Amino acid sequence: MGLVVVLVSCASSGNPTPPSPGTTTALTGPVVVHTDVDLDDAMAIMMMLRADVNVIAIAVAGNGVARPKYGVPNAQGLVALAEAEDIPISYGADRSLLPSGEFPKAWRDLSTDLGGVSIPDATKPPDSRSAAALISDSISGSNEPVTVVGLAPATDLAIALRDDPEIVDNINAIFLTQSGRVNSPDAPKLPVSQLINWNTYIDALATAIIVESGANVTFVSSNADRSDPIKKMPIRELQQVGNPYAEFVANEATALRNAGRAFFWDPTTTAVAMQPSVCTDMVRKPTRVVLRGGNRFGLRVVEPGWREVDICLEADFEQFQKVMLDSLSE
Ligand SMILES: [Ca+2]
Repeated sequence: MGLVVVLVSCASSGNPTPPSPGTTTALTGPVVVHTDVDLDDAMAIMMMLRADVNVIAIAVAGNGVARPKYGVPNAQGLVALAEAEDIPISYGADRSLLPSGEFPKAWRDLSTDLGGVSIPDATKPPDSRSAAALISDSISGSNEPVTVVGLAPATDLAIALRDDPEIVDNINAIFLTQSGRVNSPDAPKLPVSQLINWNTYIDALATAIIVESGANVTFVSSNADRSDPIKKMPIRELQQVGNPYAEFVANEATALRNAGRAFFWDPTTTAVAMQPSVCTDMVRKPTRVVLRGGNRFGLRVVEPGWREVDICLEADFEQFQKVMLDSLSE
């Protein structure tokens, strides 16, 4: 159902021509990106910017993988590399609505310099608004419904929806990365549709607010972190494209692999948003987020009577690779 809604909304929002086979993206309307500027976020953002997705704002989480001091400058360097410096970028809240901990130190350290991959210096100052205000203003000020691609703990998006609930009427869809199992030894063993995911674990109340907002929400809980996925990242093909954008993404993928972090959750979420057919197993489930209760904290429970969300359980990696390569070959 969610996919149908997305496609109908795109078709009715001033761009009546459906994407032809081979077109990089079905994501034709305005997009707000919420990111914690980890290495895989950087890859995802570069895909969108080079595929000419209409990114109207980049809100940088302050409680995600990148520490606040580094996330915004790195995002500014990314847009400079992609020649998209006019996109406003702002600082997010550095505290979750329901604090529970933080990402592993090694991940945060690696993101400080994007794994040692060089990017240009910022060419513009950051936007002076908070990330939540930037999200809210970008959505309410848009002439077309906005799609939100959320690649981080969702605090800023939740603040925007909490403080300005009517913006939901101008949201086309919200895609949220919900891959990446929190490896707590006493966490219950559950199917991927209900796992305790890092982004929700860091701020479970934020995810709950978004689910309850009534927006058209898709969780991407894909298989991008299972079965040696880095082999599915087309590093060699990216190196052969021969432009600085594909080279950047190849270098980020290599840095992730060298750090032993063989996953690419956020590029998968982004590819699903850009081309829904990348998701080959989408289910729709009434979903509640557990906000208290020891080892079940942050768990997404399928429970009748709660808001329904779409959950992508499997991505097709051949299609993923095609979206990534097509994006970065332009
Ligand atoms: Ca991320």
